[in-house]
Order: sequence, then structure tokens, then C-alpha cells
Amino acid sequence: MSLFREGITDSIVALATPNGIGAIGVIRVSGPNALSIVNLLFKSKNLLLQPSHTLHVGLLRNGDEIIDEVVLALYKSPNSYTGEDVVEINCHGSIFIQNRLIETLIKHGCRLARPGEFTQRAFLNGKLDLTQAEAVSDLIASNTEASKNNAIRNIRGGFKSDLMLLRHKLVHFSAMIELELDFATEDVEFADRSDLKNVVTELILKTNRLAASFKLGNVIKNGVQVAIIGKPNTGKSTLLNALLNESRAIVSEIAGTTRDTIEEVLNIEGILFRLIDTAGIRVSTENSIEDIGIQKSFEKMRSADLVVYLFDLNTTSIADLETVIADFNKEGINYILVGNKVDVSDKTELFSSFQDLLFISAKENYNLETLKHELVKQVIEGEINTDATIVTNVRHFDALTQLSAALVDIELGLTQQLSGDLLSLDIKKCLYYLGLITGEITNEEQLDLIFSSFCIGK
Ligand SMILES: Nc1nc2c(ncn2[C@@H]2O[C@H](COP(=O)(O)OP(=O)(O)OP(=O)(O)O)[C@@H](O)[C@H]2O)c(=O)[nH]1
Ligand SMILES: [Mg+2]
Repeated sequence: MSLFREGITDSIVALATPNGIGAIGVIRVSGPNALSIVNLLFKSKNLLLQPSHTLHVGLLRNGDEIIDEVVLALYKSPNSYTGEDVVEINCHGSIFIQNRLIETLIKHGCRLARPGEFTQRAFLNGKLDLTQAEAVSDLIASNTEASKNNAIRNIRGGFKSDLMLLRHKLVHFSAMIELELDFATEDVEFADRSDLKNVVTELILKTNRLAASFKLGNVIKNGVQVAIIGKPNTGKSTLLNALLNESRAIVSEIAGTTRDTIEEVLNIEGILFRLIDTAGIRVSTENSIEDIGIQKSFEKMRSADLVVYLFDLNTTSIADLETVIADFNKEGINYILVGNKVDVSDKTELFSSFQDLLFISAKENYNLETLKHELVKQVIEGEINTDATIVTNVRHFDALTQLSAALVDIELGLTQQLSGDLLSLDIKKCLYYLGLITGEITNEEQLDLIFSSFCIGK
């Protein structure tokens, strides 16, 4: 991208609020000429003479035409989101006014921003590092409390500070080993090998912890698939409806009511769950459609992140349950065992030997809060409310995985007492992967790819 080398000379404009009608719309202008271009349309006062971080009410005009009465917010370089001069125009939220304003700004010298270009400029001007810039993208896309919090934490630099610390320690050793190479003939050792080993061990732990957080991070971003599995008539559809608080699935006393899977999204304690109601599983039926449904239930059972195995307390034997548990364990399926219809059962005692078994009544809404809480617990095991950094981005995850492998190489090299020049190569490899994440090492193509996933106006 030419901007990267030549410096930024043009000013960009885009609608920052969603397309469509709203109470107000915000149009953002950024660039070296942002103030002077808006000033051409604003006759009430000279914006060039106003201090940064001030608001100004007045009319915006295109020649004789009054486009709208607006509130302008001024942010002067370098104290703005992009690091450039920025004007945010708060106009009335009609599509016509918004389009007219953008058209007029373009006529007076602005260019329509590409997706993510505001954030890209913030990055190019050193306002954000790459992890922070990508967190902005995640924040825009975040639709649950937990993913919002995680994105905000990354913007504040939680991720960056962790990685910076690691990087500094490595840079130090890299420098010391380089120094040794300069004095090669004198056989000196500036970089204490046991200190280096300690640092590398610590780095491996941290890197692996960050990489492991990816699964959780991904769960926060994309949701957790929960398949409700059980025999016919156990109350699976009733449970789905009760959790959603609406009559989404058909419920009846006829076994084999649900034929196709139904998926609905539910936000519990800030985590997105994708609940899947399935056809009740039974051995071969006379009905081919039901058989296809049962086949699907098995597929969902295997592909889901978590299975809620629902059984009817009145019709299930201990032996039945033991068989199910053995099958789940054999297949490596994560599951929660839930006994339903506790409102009409006196058999709970029978199951007292099973650990972690929940008794509910889907019909009477009994103990469903406990079930919800258990779902959340299974996913995060208490991690989400801590300040732990969570990796949600595939690119970061890849780099962390490579980093981890490169760190193991150093560790191995130290055990084998490799020479300084070979160690130095491995350390540089680690620094490279760390730099890929924080944006200190990058190339234009990679930047374009990252920022193009943003929406226009960010
Ligand atoms: N007493 C009582 N009845 C329930 C409970 N949950 C479900 N039922 C009843 O059990 C019957 C079957 O419920 P469904 O939700 O259709 O069962 P299902 O597991 O989806 O059945 P299939 O789709 O056929 O596999 C209905 O008559 C429900 O009203 C409960 O907690 N207590
Ligand atoms: Mg059903």
C-alpha cells in the first residue's frame, strides 16, 4: 500500500453509524485536510481556529443549499483516534442527509474510506499495535458481554503487555549472544546459559497458556454448540423451549415428535450458546424420516462442543444410564447428565450414586438456572471474570503455535550446548513470531488482509 511508504496525504470520509435511519448519524472525516474541508461547508465560525476536543453547533451547506444542522466534534492531530485531524459530524439520521453530506465532502476533496481504513491509519500512526487494531475489529463484531469485555481488554493492551515483556527478555539475550560472537576468539560468555534457560522455560509456559486460551477465546466469539440428546419423549423440546422462554419446538406426548434438528441461540451470563434440539434416539423405527432424524442426532452429538443428555427419571434404569456414560466416554464426548420430570418422579434416590447429575423439570421450570450455570461452568471453569488475556484471533494463534515450537528449539539447543551463532538464529526466529503478533514485523499484504475485514467507517 503506497500510504505506508509515502505518508498519508489524503483525507477520508465514511459513515460511522449503521446504514439506515436513526435518531442521529455520525460521519467521520480524518486526514491532514479534514478540518479545512469541513470548514468550507461550515459558515458559523472558523474551525481552524478552534481548540481540539471541542463541540460546535451550526449549519453545513453545499453552496446555497442547507444540508443539515449538525454538531461537530473536533480532534486535532495527534490527539485523535487515527492520530490525524478528525472531525466527527453528528447529523440527523436520515439516509438522504447522510448521503448528501458524504457526497458534498467528497466533492470538496475527501475520499470514501476503505473498510478498516480509520483503524489502519491509527496503526500506521503508532496509536495502536496490531493486536489492538484487531481487537477493534472483534469489538465491532462482538455480540455478547463476554466477547465485548475480551475485545476491550485487548484494546487496552492486555495482550500486548504480556507479549512485550516476553520480547524484551529475549532481545536482551539476543544482544548478549551477538556480543559473544563479536568476541569469538576470546571465548567469553556474556549470556548466562542457565538464565536464558529459565527465561525460555517461562516463555514456553506463557506462550502455551496464551495459545490454550484460543479455544476459550473462540468459544466466546463464535458460541458453544450444545446438543440436547436423549430418548424419545424425555422432554428435549420442552427443555429447549423453557431455556429460550418461548415455544420454539413442537412438544407432544407422542414419541418421535421432533424429526429434524432445531438450533437456537441463547446468551447465558454473557456467553453465546447454540442450543440444538434433536430427534429422540431409539433403535430402528418403521419410519424412514424419523430414522434420518435419529442419524442427524448422532451427528450433532459428535460434532457439538457439549452434550446435554436428558433422560426421563421414571423410565430410565441405572443400567441404561451406565451404558450411555460408557459410550460417551469411549467417544470422548463432553456431557452433562440431566434427569427430567422430577415433578412427577420419586426415583431420584435411585440415581444418588451418580456424580454431577442434575434433576430438573423442564415443564415446571424447576432447576433450570442450575443447569444454565452448569453450562457456563463447563465452558469457562471460572476463567472469564478474571483478567486473563484470551486469544481470539486465528492469526495470533498461528504465530503463538510457531513461537512455542521455536522456543522448544532453543531449549533443546541449550541442552545440547549449541554454539552461540546457532542459538542466536533460534532466538531471532522467536523474536520474529512475537513481532508478527504485535505488528513490529509486518508486510503490506498482511496489513491489507487484516484491515479489509473491518467495516467501512472504522
Ligand atoms: N411432568 C412432566 N412432563 C414433561 C416434562 N418435560 C416434558 N414433559 C412432557 O413430556 C412429553 C414429551 O415432551 P417433548 O418435549 O415433546 O419430548 P422430546 O424429548 O422432545 O420428544 P421427541 O421429540 O419425540 O424425541 C410432553 O407431553 C411434555 O409435556 C417435565 O418436566 N415434567
Ligand atoms: Mg422433541
